[in-house]
Amino acid sequence: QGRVVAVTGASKGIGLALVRALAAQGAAVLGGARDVSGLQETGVTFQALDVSDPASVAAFASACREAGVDALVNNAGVGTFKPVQDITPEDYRRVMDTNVLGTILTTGALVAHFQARYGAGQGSQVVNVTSDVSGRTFAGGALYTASKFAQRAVTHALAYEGQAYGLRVTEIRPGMVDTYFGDTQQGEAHKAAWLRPEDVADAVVYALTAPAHVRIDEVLLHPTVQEVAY
Ligand code: NJP
Repeated sequence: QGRVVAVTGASKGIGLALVRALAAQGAAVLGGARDVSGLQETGVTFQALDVSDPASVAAFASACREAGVDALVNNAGVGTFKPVQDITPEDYRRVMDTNVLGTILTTGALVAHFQARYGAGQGSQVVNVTSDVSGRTFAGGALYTASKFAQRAVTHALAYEGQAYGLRVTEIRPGMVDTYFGDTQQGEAHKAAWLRPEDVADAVVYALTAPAHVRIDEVLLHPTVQEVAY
């Protein structure tokens, strides 16, 4: 209630579940994705956003400042899974530009705003949806996990930097989630026992609704069927 939250990658999957959950709790929500056509959710303002494009990020950040945003959720992400020898420069740029540069640009565009809010006595929050593989890898995962290791590093550096202006930074690390991720479809039979997008949204809401004296540094969650791995 009373919160103003910006969510990237808000058009489907985890991001869409999250904007719905936040709006249902009374937050004002700004959701960004490249294609926001046809999206209508009560309490959510959608704006076209490509997190890898500085001009698009600047326009989104400007809307966020105008709305008085107090929390940013960097959720937009893409994945390509190939053995090392098959990864192309185009694959590299798409995944790194979205997952790493996107997080840096979107966050960076709001730091001065968060510093000003702190000056006015209010701390802000950044929640980065990375992955359970932001700290381990697997065959075929070189590019995606490199991007998620890097996104985790950005998350940690921001936490160090943000302490000076009361910023609470959280990393959400989901295992397998039934979404459209990696050019798949939601609801495919083999995903029946995976996490639901709402499960991950719940973890983000947990971090965002923690009392002001509590900082949730990290949440790691998996579907029960996924092999235990840290
Ligand atoms: O994926 P999906 P998820 N600028 O494909 C948007 C992480 N994760 O919900 O731009 C702005 O259903 C895209 O919209 P559009 C994963 O790494 C997942 O699963 O119109 N937005 C859509 O709204 C990612 O960080 C799993 O194409 C951009 C959204 O992002 C996060 O969860 C496991 C964009 C993607 O929705 C959400 O992914 C895990 C751009 N340049 C981590 N590019 C999993 N699903 O199993 C894409 O460990 N989007």
